[in-house]
Amino acid sequence: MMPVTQASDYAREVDNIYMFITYFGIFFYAVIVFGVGYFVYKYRRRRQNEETPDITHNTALEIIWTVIPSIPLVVMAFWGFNTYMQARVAPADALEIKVIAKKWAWEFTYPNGMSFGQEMHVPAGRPVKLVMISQDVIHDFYLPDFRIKADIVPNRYTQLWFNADEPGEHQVFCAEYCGRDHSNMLAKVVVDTEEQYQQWLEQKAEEAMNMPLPELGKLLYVNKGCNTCHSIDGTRIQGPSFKGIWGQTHQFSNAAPAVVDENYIRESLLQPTARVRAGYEAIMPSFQGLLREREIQALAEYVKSLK
Ligand code: HEC
Ligand SMILES: [Cu+2]
Repeated sequence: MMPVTQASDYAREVDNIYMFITYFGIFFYAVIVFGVGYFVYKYRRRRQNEETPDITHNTALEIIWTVIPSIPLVVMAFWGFNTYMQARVAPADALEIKVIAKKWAWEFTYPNGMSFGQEMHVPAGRPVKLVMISQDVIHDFYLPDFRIKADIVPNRYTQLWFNADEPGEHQVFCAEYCGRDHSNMLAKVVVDTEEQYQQWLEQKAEEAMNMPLPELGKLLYVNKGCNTCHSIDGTRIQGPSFKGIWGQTHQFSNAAPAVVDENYIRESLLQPTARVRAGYEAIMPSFQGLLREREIQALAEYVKSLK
């Protein structure tokens, strides 16, 4: 019995191989340690000037102790490789979710083209394929309850898939050290029933479409990870706080002073390095292609509302 959650067939398969290798190791460890002890005792020196027989080799024995242990090794190699490949190649009918990893947040985009924050909802009993990419440094998607894990690199898509047994919640970690807030780069996989999943998706989509702009902006501020670098209470994190910046004139290290308005915020999102606020580093990622027009407006309205 496994003391940890096995949330899919794949998790059980991985654990089976793992246990096979463990028991194999324990068995041969015992055989070798026992053998060494036995021979040490059996062939200890008993008389002075005792002659030992001069044996150079024993072909039959050598074949036996080479071939027999090789068989489980070959089994391990094939079984392991086969299982590894299983996690990489998703069934054609899998539900596809795009994953963007960035310092220090996850973004999950559903087939309807929308994304709703640090919780990935998926239906139980249906294969889910993750198409993952990083927007900055190397991250690693690690979902221990499903025994899947893969590096996420910039400029290349990595795929993983899983098929969740039943409704429940599972923790996602970033498993590649990626900077200051690496250990807070957490997300959840929420497994719903098929109906719950469809309802959740519809409800979220509707909420996002009908929400007043400042409220949508507030949601995006968290969902898009702006909160990892920008506070709303005046404290400085990696970036300047949003509090009270609307309408102010800001100084830049690479441009003439300008007033914070809709156009400035739009530019900050799409080309963050065009004007870098004096006293800050140009580390803000570009959100080019990641925000709809309505979402850009919503973020601007939200910043405007933070007096
Ligand atoms: C990795 C950290 C990081 C993330 C994530 C981030 N920013 Fe920034 N942002 C910065 C830094 C640092 C600056 C200041 C340097 C500059 O102007 O490029 C900045 C500048 C800005 C400015 C100009 C602020 C000013 O006072 O002039 C705005 C507006 C802004 N960001 C909005 C956002 C929004 C909205 C998001 C989320 C969609 C976001 N940022 C995500 C780091 C970040
Ligand atoms: Cu990370």
